[in-house]
Amino acid sequence: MKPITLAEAAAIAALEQHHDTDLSHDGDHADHSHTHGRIPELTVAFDLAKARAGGAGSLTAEQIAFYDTEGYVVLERLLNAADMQPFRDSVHLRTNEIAEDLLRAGLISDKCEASPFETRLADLFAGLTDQDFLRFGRSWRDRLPGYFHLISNPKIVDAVESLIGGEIFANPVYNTRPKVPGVAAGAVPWHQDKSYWPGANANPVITVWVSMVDATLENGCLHIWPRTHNTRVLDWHADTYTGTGYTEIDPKYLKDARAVPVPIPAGSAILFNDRCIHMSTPNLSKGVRWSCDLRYQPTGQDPMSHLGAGFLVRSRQHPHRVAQLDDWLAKRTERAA
Ligand SMILES: O=C(O)CCC(=O)C(=O)O
Repeated sequence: MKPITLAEAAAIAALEQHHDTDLSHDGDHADHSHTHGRIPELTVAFDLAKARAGGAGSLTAEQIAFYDTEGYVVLERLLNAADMQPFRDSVHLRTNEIAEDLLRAGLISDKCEASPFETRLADLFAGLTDQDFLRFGRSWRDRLPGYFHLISNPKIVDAVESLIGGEIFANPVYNTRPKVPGVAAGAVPWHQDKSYWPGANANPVITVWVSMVDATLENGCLHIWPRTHNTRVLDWHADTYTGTGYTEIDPKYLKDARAVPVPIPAGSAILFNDRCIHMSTPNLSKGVRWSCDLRYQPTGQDPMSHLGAGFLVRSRQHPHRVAQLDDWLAKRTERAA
């Protein structure tokens, strides 16, 4: 595989526009309803150098250079316990619903309410099957306030601003991943996120992968293939091993795959773009590998409304238009006038 330059990648992506698809990245809870707002649906040319020119954002020059060269950057312990609490509260609500459901179905007799966040979901499914688990989705995209607060967290948005400038749209695709032990669908095959939206944005969508517990080799941390972030979108197929339709890069490209495991402590983030090749391994621990992957793009790109309602998360030019929680809950992409 021959890496190409950013300019070439943008040109290829523009040519790929005709190649439409309605795959929804994990999308167990993808929402296909219409959205309201003033964000233009058209993809417009994005000038990366100009967007970065002001030097705003929280990343150091070294971190930006590492991202530009290697295709990813790790921000260790970016979030503290208070930053992660809204996410944990939302997950707690969902886990309670699941426990109730399993109890009603006669699959469990104990809702494991005494179990901690780190193990409760694993404890609930300990004696059950993959299918029992997958009934609730391999990843979740509920519209719960904790997810809005996480996506809007200034520590995350500041880091993204260093990479794409201060006009930022939160892409509708975000996934809470409850990777429980023993469920095959927890491991994600080699892929590029862009294979889920090959006909969309010409410019990279930035993924911010946040670990809510320590992500380790044992519990299935992310593995990145460095320097693949300027690669064109490679042929892929829907994976058949897990039966969950993950996209998987054609094995012909994987002979030279260089997997760099990226274990990180809780609260850390890995930033990479939607062409960077990555995967994750199975969870062999006894706890849940909780993570949430968020996505951001410059405004003026395809908002991918068919995948749900994203929102304006930062605008240096029009700060009053930035969506608040009530806008997001109502699926408005910008602050109501
Ligand atoms: O969380 C994982 O295990 C995989 C995440 C991933 O593939 C993604 O965020 O695109």
